[in-house]
Amino acid sequence: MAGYLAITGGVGGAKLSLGLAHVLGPDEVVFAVNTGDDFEHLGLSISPDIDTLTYTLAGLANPKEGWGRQDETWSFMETLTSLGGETWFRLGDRDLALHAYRTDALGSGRSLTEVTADIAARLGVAHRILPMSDEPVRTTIQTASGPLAFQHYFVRDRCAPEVTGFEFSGAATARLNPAITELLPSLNGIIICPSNPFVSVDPLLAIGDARRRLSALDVPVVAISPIVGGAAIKGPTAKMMAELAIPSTAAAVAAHYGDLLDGFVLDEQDGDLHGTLDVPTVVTRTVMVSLADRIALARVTLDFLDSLR
Ligand code: FO1
Repeated sequence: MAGYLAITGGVGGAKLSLGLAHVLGPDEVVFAVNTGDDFEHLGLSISPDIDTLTYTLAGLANPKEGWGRQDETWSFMETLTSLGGETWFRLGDRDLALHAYRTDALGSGRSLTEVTADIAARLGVAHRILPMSDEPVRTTIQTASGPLAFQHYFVRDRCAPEVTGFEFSGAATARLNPAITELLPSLNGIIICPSNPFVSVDPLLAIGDARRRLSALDVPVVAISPIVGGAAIKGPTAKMMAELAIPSTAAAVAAHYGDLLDGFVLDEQDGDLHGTLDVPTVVTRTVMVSLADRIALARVTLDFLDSLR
């Protein structure tokens, strides 16, 4: 029975998730993770946002990149390069073993939820990491020069193409993970982590009636702005907003989530927005450099949620 559900994707979401995991026990917070970034690559089933969160909560994440593992070796990539294989998506040797294990498990009919829980347990993660769906939902980036699979846009093409829109193929028929749905009635609040709203949060909200289900709950939903002072801390959020003719401001992120939100956490740099948005706000330091920053932001967010109940 969980008190809180955190919706997360990418590196920014994993940072706050680590703070939440330090403040709340495994029976108090559960993580719903974006799978829109998932793809098949070199015959492997790769789930980057699940792995970024798992490694982060396990204390195994590469601290510089936020994704992949620390203490990696690169024999696989070096050999793949010598064979002329695709090396734009970098897979360390330890990370590769996880992808091979997951691919084999999925191939034998186990669900992504089950395999994710198995891997998390083996890596010593006590908290529940739930894929947003066990059915495939894949983010396609629509660009001025045609559609791109997410990882082709994000990694291979380094977020350079001009974004004109997004498509979450499979979202209409996919089911929100039943393990998430069954938690909803027992929740005290929902946290939308400071992830990219378009490609790390919207895929979950696009699944079937997920947005309606979350809105219908009489528990507060609070998002932390991924935009600080008109820029994203990491990743293409601000660039996407500019290309979509949306102001790259924290206010525009709050407007993007619309009536789903009961509260919005602003960084101190955007303190001037406090009290000017349609949604209640709190102002704090949202830029997370240290573990203490992650924990402090988690506490502010939880206090804010409790004040909205
Ligand atoms: N992101 C990159 O920018 N370059 C990479 O080579 C790369 C490899 C990679 C391998 C495993 C993994 O779990 C994540 C990886 N990522 C890489 C991040 C990935 O693209 C995620 O989708 C982003 O973090 C956005 O969520």
